[in-house]
Amino acid sequence: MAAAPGAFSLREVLAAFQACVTEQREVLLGPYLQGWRGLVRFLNGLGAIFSFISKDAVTKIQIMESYCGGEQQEEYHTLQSMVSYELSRGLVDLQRRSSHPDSGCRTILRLHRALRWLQLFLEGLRTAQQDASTSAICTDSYNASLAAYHPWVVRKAAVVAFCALPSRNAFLEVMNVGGPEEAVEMLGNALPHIRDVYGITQELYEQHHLLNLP
Ligand code: 1PW
Repeated sequence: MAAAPGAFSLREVLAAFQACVTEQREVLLGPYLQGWRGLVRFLNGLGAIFSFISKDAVTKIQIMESYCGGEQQEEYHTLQSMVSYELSRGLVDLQRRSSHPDSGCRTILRLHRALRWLQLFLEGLRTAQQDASTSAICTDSYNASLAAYHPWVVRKAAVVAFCALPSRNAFLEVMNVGGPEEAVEMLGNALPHIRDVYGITQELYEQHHLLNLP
């Protein structure tokens, strides 16, 4: 089934993440944020219950947009340039949030952890049986990733929201990519790119000891 004209497709999100990685294996922040904006639209389309999940992502995207469109925008062209700029100028709170509570480094770290969740979730969705429970896949992938960084109350609310997720086939339909087979194929092509973006970011943050930024 073809998507209605103008309808939002998850394909665009995945294409944005695909466009993130340069030949030098740097991560471009423009397409990264574009991917996130699309993801938020997608989450909001899943129902009001998901807007609490997307709300924090929106705040984080806006923080990053202000850097990427601000006076130092050249420094925020890639993840790599951002990390060296912010670290060399002492613009990152390393122990506790104080003078630089919203550094690009800590903001991207939150999105980066959430991207792992998305990756695990889409991987689960792709390989699951037709009649698998999407809420179970979503809960498992959340528990295996982002949940570790959330307080109890957020974890509870998130798991309640996941119960509202439609069945696997209906979910693949909402992705607006075509029929379930096409959606599964698209995921198979797109997931390596998300994995790549995640892996490069993870390595960069590890190198600079940034994985536990407050
Ligand atoms: C269907 C799979 C979708 C994956 C999309 C990921 C969206 C991630 C947003 C989760 C937000 C939950 C509520 C917010 C918690 C914040 O406290 C937390 N933010 C994140 C992104 O984990 C930590 O940010 P903070 O409080 O340190 O500024």
